[in-house]
Amino acid sequence: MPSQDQTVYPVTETSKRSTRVNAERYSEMYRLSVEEPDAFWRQEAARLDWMTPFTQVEDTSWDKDDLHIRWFADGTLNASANCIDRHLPERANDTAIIWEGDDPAASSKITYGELHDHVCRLANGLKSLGVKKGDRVTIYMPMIPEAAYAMLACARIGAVHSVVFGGFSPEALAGRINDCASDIVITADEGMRGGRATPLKANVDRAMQHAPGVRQVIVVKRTGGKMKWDPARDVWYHDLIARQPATCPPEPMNAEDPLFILYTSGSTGQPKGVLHTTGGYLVWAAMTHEYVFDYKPGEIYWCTADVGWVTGHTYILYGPLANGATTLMFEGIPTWPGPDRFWQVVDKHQVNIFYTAPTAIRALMREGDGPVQGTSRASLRLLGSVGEPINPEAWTWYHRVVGDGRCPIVDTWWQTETGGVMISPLPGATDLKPGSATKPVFGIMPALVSNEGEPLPDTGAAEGNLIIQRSWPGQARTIYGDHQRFIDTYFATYPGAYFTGDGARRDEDGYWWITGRVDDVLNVSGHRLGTAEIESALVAHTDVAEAAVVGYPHDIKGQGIYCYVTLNAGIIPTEESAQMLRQWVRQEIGPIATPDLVQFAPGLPKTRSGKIMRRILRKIAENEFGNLGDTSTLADPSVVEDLIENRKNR
Ligand code: 6R9
Repeated sequence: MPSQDQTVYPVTETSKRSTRVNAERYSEMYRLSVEEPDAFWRQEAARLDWMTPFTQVEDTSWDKDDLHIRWFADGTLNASANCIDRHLPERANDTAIIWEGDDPAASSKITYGELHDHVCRLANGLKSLGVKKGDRVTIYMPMIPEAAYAMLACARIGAVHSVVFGGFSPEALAGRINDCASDIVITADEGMRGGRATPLKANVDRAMQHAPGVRQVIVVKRTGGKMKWDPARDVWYHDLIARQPATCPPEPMNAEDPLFILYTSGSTGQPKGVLHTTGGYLVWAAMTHEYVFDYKPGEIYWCTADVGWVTGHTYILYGPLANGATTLMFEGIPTWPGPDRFWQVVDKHQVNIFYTAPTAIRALMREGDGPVQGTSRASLRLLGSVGEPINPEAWTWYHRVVGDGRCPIVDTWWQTETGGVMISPLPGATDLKPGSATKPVFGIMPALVSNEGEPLPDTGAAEGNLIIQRSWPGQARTIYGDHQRFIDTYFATYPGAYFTGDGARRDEDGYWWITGRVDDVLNVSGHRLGTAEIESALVAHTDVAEAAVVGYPHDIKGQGIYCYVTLNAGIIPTEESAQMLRQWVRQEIGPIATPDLVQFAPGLPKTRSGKIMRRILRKIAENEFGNLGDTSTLADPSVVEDLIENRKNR
């Protein structure tokens, strides 16, 4: 959690000179965006190529009995045409994607012209397999250009992509395939990260045992590693595209036609398929990418996320490509072959804008300044942070060491559901405070409410739950197949407002400081995980009677995963059984969900009505059991003593 830091880093002279949006312009544009949204969005939406121009800007209602969100609804466009075709007259020979392989000796450049051909061939290949507008296609890929081609090929023919992070298990993959009834999967034989191969195709094969609806699996040859092959179902990517023409007319899509589904964790139940549509999302992606990163033509831009997360969707792919940028796609990890890999890549490709996560910054900070200082980084102009609150120590190190004190940092707060950045500095406009996401982006009206639902004053210092008061084009439209869950999750807690699930503080200067999730969602190394998902994986084990999962502060990961487990009668808890359960969860969900600490407990603290009192479990996990608050409602107060006695985080 960011501690308070009073240092202010004023807008640099270089940024003032070079950016379009200075402090005055930000205020004017922000005012227009909230006072005359129709005029503002009409103009911003004109940054895209529309096949049929829209006449209507916004048609939204957050009333829970009639909840709908529609932007530019009578316009038509195609996302892939906006990311590729419209740049061709001027930029066919400019680099669209720089691919940097896991192996430092492997890299390549794909021009906009080449991107067009790759995407069209695959789009035609998908059509030849019978994929039609509206069909869902699951993409389970390593960070290779074919992942981008696959997403854009879907967009080109109007198929809805659902990218599943390559680190998820076969079980998690199957769940996501089934939830959206997707019958095509695009994958690779193996993925490479840090010199090690991940058996993606073998994972897909295992997922297939639980996903009988899949007709066809398209496989990219990445490593040539061994795998099983089902000739009736599996098809090589290179065979599929071999005979396909390199042109494919982009499908005209209604602005409100779905572009993609992306699964993300909530506070209850299984991950939900957040659905984004075409027009509003792309306007939001392109606009925020331009303003937040102050992107200028010709610059090299690098976002280190994986395309399996929303950050990869919006800020590796759609935002940069809609703006005709050169976007770098990195297959590897920050610490391989050495802890200077990021900075080596920055020098190698002369990166100007670098966007990463606090967890990576903290991990690299631990290696000391040496690996950074051995590189030049003179090309860097702007740094970005996303995924979790950045602690002022990590911010300051990033600024001082990585950016040589010269590069502004944009700390960008947003969510899968928001489509793109919501609260962030603009480099030419906003003085920076380490740990603060600073000010809202155009059109965004954040506010604070108390736990009881009372609105807090909208000026001056305050702290509470973060809500957004008005729709914006990039907002998710629904949860795939469960509109009621969408309404209940985001619009029922504080009627008339979008509830973010985050807590926040606004200081006396109107700066926003995100304090972290206020619900049962964990943020582990910037990855969102629901405690309910991990609990359900634990209780799926035959030895486990009951489990409760909470987060606790972790130096590198931000939050670690702390599991309280009650075993079935007769099963003796041992160090081995703890280790076995960690492996079990890893296998059930994926490596990112591996529990850090497992504590066996004869009983969990419950109210007399049987509700687990997570507040108490959180305190014990945080090693702050001195002040447990009111425990008088517990059915059996003695369980708490046992929990404290045997706590794992000391
Ligand atoms: C983009 C992304 C969303 C949650 C969000 C919040 C946390 C993201 C942050 C941040 C503080 C930032 N979060 N960016 N917290 N400062 N700059 O990460 O989407 O995976 O859906 O996670 O991440 O808690 O609610 P997603």
